[in-house]
Amino acid sequence: MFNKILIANRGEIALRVIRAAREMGIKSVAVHSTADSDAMHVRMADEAVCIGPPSGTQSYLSIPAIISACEITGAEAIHPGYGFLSENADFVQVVEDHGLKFIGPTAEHIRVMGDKITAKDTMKALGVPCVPGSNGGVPDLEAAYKIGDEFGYPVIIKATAGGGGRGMKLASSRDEMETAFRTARAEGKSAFGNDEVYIEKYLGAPRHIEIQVFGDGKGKAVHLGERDCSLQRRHQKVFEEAPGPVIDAETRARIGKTCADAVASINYAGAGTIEFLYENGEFFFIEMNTRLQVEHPVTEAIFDVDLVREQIRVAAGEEMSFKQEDLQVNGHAIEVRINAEKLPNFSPCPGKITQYHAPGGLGVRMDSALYDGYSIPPYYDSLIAKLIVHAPDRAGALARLNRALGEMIVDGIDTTAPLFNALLQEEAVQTGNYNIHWLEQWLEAHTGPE
Ligand code: MV4
Repeated sequence: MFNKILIANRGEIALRVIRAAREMGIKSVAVHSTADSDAMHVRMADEAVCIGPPSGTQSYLSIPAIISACEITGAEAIHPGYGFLSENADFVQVVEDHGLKFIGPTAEHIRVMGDKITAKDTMKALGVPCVPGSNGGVPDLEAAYKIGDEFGYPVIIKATAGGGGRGMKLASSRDEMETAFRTARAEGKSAFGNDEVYIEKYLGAPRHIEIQVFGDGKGKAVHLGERDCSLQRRHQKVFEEAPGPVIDAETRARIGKTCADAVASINYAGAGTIEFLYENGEFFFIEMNTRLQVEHPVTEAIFDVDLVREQIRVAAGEEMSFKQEDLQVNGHAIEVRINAEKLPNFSPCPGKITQYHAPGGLGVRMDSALYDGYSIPPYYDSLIAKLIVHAPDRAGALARLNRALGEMIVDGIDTTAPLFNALLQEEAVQTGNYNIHWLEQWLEAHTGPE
């Protein structure tokens, strides 16, 4: 096992990794920008290294600075958290070239899944059900029209280098194809330097359901069920739950096995998430994320596992500590994302926390790097806390969420917490009867457009 690891991240996820490391008897090294000298991850780690100025590009994204911090401190492995360098295949290559271990999948797996056409081809070949559409890339407008005619409108044109909602264009009819096709290409070119696009049949009102997988890198893999993350605003998740309100045990076992077998057969290492659109009882693969996700705690709650500990074990060459048959769903978990944002427009709201109280009690987990008197810097993501509740059933989890939100105090700034008090009053949230468009429609009806 490693003696010391470096965490190439900040905020709550850096704490999450430091905590797992400490329980394993592994020393932790924090890195930080000059804006984060007073951050909790710096305080909580065994050692800290300043790696650059406030801008993320010059600090948390600076590969030379992070490699140097490893060399200075003698850290043997790097945990990337989520965001920043977590899905950067070139970074993984550099880490390995310096004789260090990357706590995550190989550069090759990150590269394959980062290109959405290659990812889809790979998954399709492994028997994972995909959204009907073009076979790979669509080279020109003529080919695009052929796909539209074959599958019927509406269709969606997606940049292969996109993902997470970036570089997508809807064509509702043949008339819209030319503009949508050219715009998707142009956006792919300007945003990612890659104008390759593919086309899918557009699904009107699906859910976003993702399967958590975990591989040992040597041909064994398991699944840890699904998360329903349909409640999103502008492709940002705000509320996630596990198990999915409409997924039964048989469905979970079937799609889960398909996913676990797929990643086992490519020798995938560590945590991964296979994202699907789910409509009329059918799963359609869209993307795979090759990192630990923000919402991993809901899966940890219902399966009673420590995914970060497991990532570290596998990166160190140890066996996974669970087998598929050990993994049984227990109860229901919900996560809400507390952002430093002012409603109703979700405008960023950094500033000083004048009073902080984390909720607690049975079935409540608050993952946050906040403390009394902390000043949230304006340079980074606005996520400041994740409130995760776990109870024997969904109704119990909703009641516990309501109770925990009532205990939470984050004063001095505006947060998205009031949104969740309002959402808990909604029948669609109470029954789980929502899809990927429900939240945007609700926000429009309750706050007016923009
Ligand atoms: C789609 C789709 C409908 N049909 N693909 C948006 C983010 C990216 N991960 C995929 N996205 C979508 N792909 C087809 N063929 C609708 C979306 C979509 C969406 C997906 C998940 C969660 C929220 C969403 C909000 C708008 C659109």
